[in-house]
Amino acid sequence: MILPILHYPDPRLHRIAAPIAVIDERIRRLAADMAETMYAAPGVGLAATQVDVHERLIVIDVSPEKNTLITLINPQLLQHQGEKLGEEGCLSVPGIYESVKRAETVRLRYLDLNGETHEIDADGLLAVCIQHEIDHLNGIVFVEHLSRLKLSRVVQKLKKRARNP
Ligand code: K1U
Ligand code: ZN
Repeated sequence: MILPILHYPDPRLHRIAAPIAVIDERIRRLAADMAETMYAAPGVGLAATQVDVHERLIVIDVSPEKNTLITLINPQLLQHQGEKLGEEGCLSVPGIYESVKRAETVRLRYLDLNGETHEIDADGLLAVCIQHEIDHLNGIVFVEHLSRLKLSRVVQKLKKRARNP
């Protein structure tokens, strides 16, 4: 089922997501619906916050063939290295693309849908996407990394677009 995605500046995007205690059928159904929603959008990632579920669940697929789905439950950033400026988009801020500074590589610990713990090292788009999605779980939208001037320009653009869709 395709789920509706919240759009910035919806205040629900600022809620902090709670850890998932039990990985049951409800969580597996939510992960499947989030993956369907991400592929349909289309996007390369989606956090549960964006579909108004405030639990620590993320889906990501940065493969060009769209056949490498990763489901992250209770993701934890263990290490980060370097710094890189790169352009980002967001399904909750459609049509806005801005450069954001992120760590170049990250080490991540997470649970999969079977409750198994994994630790991975990520770089490139996967590393950027992981940081962007964990920000969502912490109530942060990527445009909030911009300067006040750039953010106010984004807000003006979104308001203008809402008036003349
Ligand atoms: O969290 C989101 O809103 C998803 C977002 C993830 C992301 C993209 C780029 C940099 C950082 C994080 C998106 O998927 S935006 C759409 C997008 O970038 C895209 C869409 C289709 C193909 C490739 C990229
Ligand atoms: Zn986003």
